[in-house]
Amino acid sequence: MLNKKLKQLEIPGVVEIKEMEAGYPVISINNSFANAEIALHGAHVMRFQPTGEKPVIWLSKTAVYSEGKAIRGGIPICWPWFGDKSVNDNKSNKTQVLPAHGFARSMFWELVSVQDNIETGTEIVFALKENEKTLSLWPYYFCLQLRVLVSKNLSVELSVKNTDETSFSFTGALHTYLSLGDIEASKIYGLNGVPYINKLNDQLKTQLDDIVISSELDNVYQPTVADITVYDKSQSRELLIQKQGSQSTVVWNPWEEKSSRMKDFDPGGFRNMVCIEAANTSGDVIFLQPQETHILSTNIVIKNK
Ligand code: TA6
Repeated sequence: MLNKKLKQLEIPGVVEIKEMEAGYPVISINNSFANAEIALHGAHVMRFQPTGEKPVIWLSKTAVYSEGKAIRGGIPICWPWFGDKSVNDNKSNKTQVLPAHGFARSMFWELVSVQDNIETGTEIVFALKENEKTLSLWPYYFCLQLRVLVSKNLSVELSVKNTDETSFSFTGALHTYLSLGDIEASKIYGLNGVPYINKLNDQLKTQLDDIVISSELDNVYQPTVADITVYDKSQSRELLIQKQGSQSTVVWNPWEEKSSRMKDFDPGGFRNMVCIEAANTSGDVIFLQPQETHILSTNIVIKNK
């Protein structure tokens, strides 16, 4: 049963909040520009489809919607670390493996506000602050705020405030899964000449030409603040991915073998997606003094070709 506070934030005819599963609220936005869905779990943008367009965000048909499990697809919020992480417990001298990509994507956030403006679209704001679970994984006080603006474009902005009395550093990403008609008929522009780490073999290389993907690819490009264009030939459109507050961009497609080992990655789904992630990772670590704030954002613009 949806709690009263959530229901009161609905905007009739534009924003509806319902439970996808018991205790798993999803915010559905349907305005004059687009429709979208955002789960309260992870403040996770699941869907974005401008009016008259095909879906822009890829979402696995076999995604799992339960507390503690990140949704496969959409825009997972990787924070306060990107990738795998383990810590040594000095007392027990044991290594504790922590959840990949941090905890922000695998816990419920608070829905702070819902505003609709006929000119600019629908803005939804979520918040997450430290709690017993987060402190057990990462011993700092913080306040995250995610602002999602659903218009003809999709804008997602993560602000991180250090509310502790000591400084801390973090990494993270807006791990955007884009929906494509056919990955092998797509091209990715904007990273030519940029150095990257190939995470499949940890080799450092430089991107010489446009990216065409026909096998597993997991590259961290850095330094780059560039806009990325994904040319989706089979759907006759380009997706422009802009970002702020990030010096690193991750491009990922697991391809067939790796995706077949993930139960929540629908079979063959790898042919219709690519991740283009606005990140702070590898050498692009963010350091905040008490009361300082960092903003990481991504903006997705559709251009028909
Ligand atoms: O962004 C690329 C990546 O770091 C890959 O190495 C792969 O692990 C992917 O994220 C998905 O991670 P997940 O924990 O969501 O399965």
